[in-house]
Amino acid sequence: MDNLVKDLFEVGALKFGTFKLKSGIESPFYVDLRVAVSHPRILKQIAAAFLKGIREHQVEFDLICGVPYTALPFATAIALEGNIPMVMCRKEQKDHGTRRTVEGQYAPGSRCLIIEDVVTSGSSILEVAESLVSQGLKVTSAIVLLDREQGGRDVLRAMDIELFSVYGITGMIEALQNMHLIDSLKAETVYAFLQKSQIIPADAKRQPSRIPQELGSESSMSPIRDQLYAISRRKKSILCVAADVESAEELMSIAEDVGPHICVLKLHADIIRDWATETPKRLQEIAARHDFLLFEDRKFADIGSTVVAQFGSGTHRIASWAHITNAHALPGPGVIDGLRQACESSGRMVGLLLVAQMSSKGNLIDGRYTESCLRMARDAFPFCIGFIAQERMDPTGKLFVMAPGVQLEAKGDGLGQQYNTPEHLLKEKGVDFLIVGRGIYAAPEPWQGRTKVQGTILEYPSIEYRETLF
Ligand code: 5BU
Repeated sequence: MDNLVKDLFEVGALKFGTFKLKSGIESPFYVDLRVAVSHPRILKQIAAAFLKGIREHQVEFDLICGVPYTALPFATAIALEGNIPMVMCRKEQKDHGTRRTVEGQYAPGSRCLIIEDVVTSGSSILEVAESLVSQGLKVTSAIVLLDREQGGRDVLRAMDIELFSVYGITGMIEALQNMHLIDSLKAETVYAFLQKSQIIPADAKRQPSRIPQELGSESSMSPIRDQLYAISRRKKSILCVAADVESAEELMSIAEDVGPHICVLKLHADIIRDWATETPKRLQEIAARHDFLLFEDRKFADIGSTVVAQFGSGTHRIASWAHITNAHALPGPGVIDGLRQACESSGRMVGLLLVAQMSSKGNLIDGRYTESCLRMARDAFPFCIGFIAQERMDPTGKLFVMAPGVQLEAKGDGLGQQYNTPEHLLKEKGVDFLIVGRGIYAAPEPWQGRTKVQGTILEYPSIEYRETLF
């Protein structure tokens, strides 16, 4: 086994130094197993190492599937060496032909073992698992050549996938040290890095939100998401107020009153009867003064070319002032492409949320639709930064959830709206932000004119409040 570690090191598949990762974080080591395809001898050794791991762990399965792209040749080599049937999972869905996401022949209900090259957060394995399961396969385990030991195993366990590994980074570092290929200083730097870059084990539905601490302190590829997390930390708030009022004056008055307590003000510009050119400018001024973002709840749901115009033009010219907007995934990725294009033309960055679930009674969204939203959103990150939903969507926490339908009492409004309590959504459902409308601006004991906001829902959705729940 150590021969393989040595060979990987010598062909540059394992590098030590300072490397900037996709997330912007600097890592003292870098793993690039793609180079293995240029060395048939190493590829054979990799297949043998996987087969040994599979035997030792007594993993039970009927067929294998590699995570595209790096693990595809690994899975092929394992299939050949071990005489094991394989399926292939597409990274992109075809727009023509069979529309299948899994290629190959298999009996429904077959157990598929996922093969991966390196695991950090486990999100790539989860994506493949989702595709496989949606095509009738069972996924209960995955095996990886190198586990970076940053918490991906726990993320996968929370989703009922057992992760086996041929190497853990610690064992690999020890082997390299024993062979005098790296010195103890390098080893210590790697250990220190691993310790501080642990991904929180995501018992997906029940973990407290990671926004204020872990994720918030990392810089991401999305400036809007960074801005939102920074505001959330600064103001210790996870509250978005939905100001569904009909006049610009009422809107400004709510914005001024709740401004100090919120991180986002959500509006429906098309409800305002006297919307004028200066309305967004006034909102922007209040938002800047009180430190919150503006979210136009437009729920775009048309073909790409139409949403380009709806987003950028018309009376509301949303792309010119909103920080966040949302869309239904129903039309397919074209709706996202259209919104992105309108953003690029306006020269402003706007963050997109996909509506993955709704709070209204009898809505037609089902589990498969929600899963497709998750896939579409992942493909569209960092333009797409999260969801409107009723529960945590992305166990890695990269994409956050804002939940509407919140009041202190879990009842309805007589027109289909179903309310949940802040406790339920935060503690049981693992959402990140709460959207509250009438629970605040139409509360029986209104917040207006009070020196303190005690006694209304406004005081609940704070970071401290959430922390008391866990
Ligand atoms: P409420 O007054 O707290 O019920 O307002 C909820 C807001 O969230 C309102 O603006 C709705 O348009 C919005 N909403 C929702 O209630 N449920 C959903 O599933 C979605 C949006 Br999507």
